[in-house]
Amino acid sequence: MDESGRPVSARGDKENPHSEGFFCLKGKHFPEIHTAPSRLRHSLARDDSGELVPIDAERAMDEVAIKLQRILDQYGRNSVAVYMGTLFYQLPQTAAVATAWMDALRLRLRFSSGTIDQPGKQTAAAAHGYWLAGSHSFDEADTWMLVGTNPLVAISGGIPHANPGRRLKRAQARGMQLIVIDPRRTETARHAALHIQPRPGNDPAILAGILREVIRQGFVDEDFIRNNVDGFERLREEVEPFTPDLVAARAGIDGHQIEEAARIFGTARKGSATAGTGANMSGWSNISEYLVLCLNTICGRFRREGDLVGNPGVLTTKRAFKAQAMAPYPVDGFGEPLRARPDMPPAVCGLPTSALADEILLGGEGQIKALVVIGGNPMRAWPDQNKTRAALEALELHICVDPRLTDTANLADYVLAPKLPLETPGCSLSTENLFTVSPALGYTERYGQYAPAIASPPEGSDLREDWEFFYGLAQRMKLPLEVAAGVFPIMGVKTPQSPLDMEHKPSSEKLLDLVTKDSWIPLERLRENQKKVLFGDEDSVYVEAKDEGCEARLQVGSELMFEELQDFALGDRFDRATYPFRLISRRMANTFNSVGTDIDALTKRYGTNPAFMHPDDLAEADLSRGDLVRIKSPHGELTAVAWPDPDLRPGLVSMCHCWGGDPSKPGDARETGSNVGLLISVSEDTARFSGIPLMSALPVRVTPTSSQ
Ligand SMILES: Nc1nc2c(c(=O)[nH]1)N[C@H]1C(S)=C(S)[C@@H](COP(=O)(O)OP(=O)(O)OC[C@H]3O[C@@H](n4cnc5c(=O)[nH]c(N)nc54)[C@H](O)[C@@H]3O)O[C@H]1N2
Ligand SMILES: Nc1nc2c(c(=O)[nH]1)N[C@H]1C(S)=C(S)[C@@H](COP(=O)(O)OP(=O)(O)OC[C@H]3O[C@@H](n4cnc5c(=O)[nH]c(N)nc54)[C@H](O)[C@@H]3O)O[C@H]1N2
Ligand SMILES: [Mo]
Repeated sequence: MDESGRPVSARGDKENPHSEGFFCLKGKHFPEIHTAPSRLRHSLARDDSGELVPIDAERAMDEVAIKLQRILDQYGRNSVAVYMGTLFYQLPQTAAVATAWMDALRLRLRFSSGTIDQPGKQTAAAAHGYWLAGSHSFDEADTWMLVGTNPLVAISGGIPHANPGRRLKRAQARGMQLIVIDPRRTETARHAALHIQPRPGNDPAILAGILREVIRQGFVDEDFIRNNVDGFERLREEVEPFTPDLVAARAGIDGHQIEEAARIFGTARKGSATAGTGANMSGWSNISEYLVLCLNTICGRFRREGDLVGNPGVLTTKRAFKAQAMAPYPVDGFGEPLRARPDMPPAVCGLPTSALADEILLGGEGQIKALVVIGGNPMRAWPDQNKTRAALEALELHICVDPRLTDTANLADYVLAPKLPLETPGCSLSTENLFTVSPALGYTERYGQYAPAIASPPEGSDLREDWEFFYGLAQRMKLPLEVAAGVFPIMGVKTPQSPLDMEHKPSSEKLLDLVTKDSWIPLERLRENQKKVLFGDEDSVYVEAKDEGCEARLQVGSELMFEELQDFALGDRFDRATYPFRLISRRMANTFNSVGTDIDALTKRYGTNPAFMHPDDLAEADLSRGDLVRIKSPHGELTAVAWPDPDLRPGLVSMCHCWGGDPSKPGDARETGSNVGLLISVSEDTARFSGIPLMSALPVRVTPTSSQ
């Protein structure tokens, strides 16, 4: 920090017993993100000439409240939609107050990045049910299976994200066997005891094949199944056709690898399988996630009565851990479908973000007139970038809460400029709470941290914390707010609610108290001792016995899920003869979705997001590193920079998302990168329930630009 409170440099904390000083490059360059020229110092509003010009934050809230109210009065509550991007959930105060604001307005049209991420997690969990004592954790496992996830780069789950490299090394020194299923020999796959490198889009075959072997070899936990699981016979029948030979032919792998995976996973005592974005974006998100759950369940990979709960929680709501199932719950049927997708009744994963642009563009009764974007960047992140642009342009009122003038903010009527995390008090609740999304997310140790605001906002700036905008709008719209504890609800737990004082604005610290209400360890204790982050010395928590008379069972024979497997078994419906390549998703180490793509220090290595291809494929097309290539899908096309990657399976193009500027102003791919969303259709090949489009394993054709 310099004298004016500006962040100058950042480093990992070697004294932190959890991360042991691990720090990613994005963290190291956090100060640049705070002081970058692209950072907004003021909120902006569009003036009469159509330019975005600075506006006082209070005045911006006055105007936005009036305009939103006018739209609501005229067209009703379904004329206003909200999109919550990835950064929304990172800020507990914002998630709480903005959600309370949506609740008070009874807004139904809430969308999030979740349905273009790993929505199969929620649908599969609903069809399967939930084990209240939790799964085996990484630190105690002797096997671990990763399907379409690369935790050593993404650092967000799959392997506990604080120092995943070191944790993996330690686990392997202990004898843990890692299995990775990924068409690319990723940074993580390099460490695997077994790496299955299939054609993309074939995870259902591979997982069904492994399940079949596990069952045939008798690696299942019969006792657990008898006492807690329904549908085992159905599962056995459904996976029976997936012989090693069939899987080998379908996925382009050696069938022995299926037997090997079943042996490693099935003979281990403890461990878990977990899937990531690769398995969710390649066409079969529901069934892939469901088969992962089935594999864990029939092998009994859960904590049992008397087991120690390694991390019961720190700032999350206190609850019991019981050795019992919570029965399956409805996957879909939550109210009216979107007008643009009458075929898709709202599901547990939330409304389909892939349909939001169409919903905005569809005229007539019930059309969306206003959109509020919080902590997201639709222009970069949504599939079908051209349609996204048309939809954002069609809005009567577009409000964007973002610290940068992103491609999305550039199209907004109001850009509300927030403070950044170093300038606000914060705590680790959001990450801790992630365990509710998947067993391999969150912390495996009892970790919790509080950090005060340490940096001052840039001199002369006029910024608010994100949540203050929603509190400010609520005050002006005369709405009472009630905030919930936690960031995501916890299964089987009633979340404490607290009404907010709508006359005297609470402090940010006070809000942190409310969102951590009834937590395992009071936030106050973390404030008093900011160095203490591990709470393993607290009273240990053990898994309790099953409730007397509890009849809830997990379900591994879900009809709804197996319909998707039967559909998959019919053959590759994404095969298109004229598209010889498949484009797959990936993440790059130094950028986080669109964040960092404009920071030079973070984009040095490749410049932008190149199109990675196998060197043999490049040679065959007479292409060299740095050449421009044209990539066409059945839906659209883009230009990208070719780059060799010997770790890729031949026949693939691997590209990172969230690059490429405004498509109406074509730039040089070497400067701006390329937006993969241009290749993605939001109306064809979308998954059931979530509508997640085919965003990986996309059929494409690649030609040198010179040959056109
Ligand atoms: N083709 C393709 N498309 C994809 C993916 C893919 O793999 N392939 N991945 C998908 C996935 S997994 C996701 S999660 C989505 C991401 O979709 P989005 O969440 O829409 O995109 P991000 O770039 O993460 O947007 C985060 C925004 O938050 C802003 N921000 C940063 N700090 C703050 C803050 O403190 N407050 C506020 N209000 N804003 C802040 C950033 O400037 C940025 O504009 O993209 C999806 N799109
Ligand atoms: N550095 C960095 N970290 C990030 C992000 C970032 O943008 N940059 N984004 C964050 C976000 S929003 C998320 S959701 C997480 C995501 O975290 P992950 O899910 O781990 O995302 P990726 O690193 O893209 O890993 C996906 C892997 O799936 C593989 N894959 C592609 N298609 C298929 C397929 O059909 N089958 C199989 N089995 N594999 C396939 C790809 O080769 C890739 O290695 O990462 C988070 N962390
Ligand atoms: Mo994501």
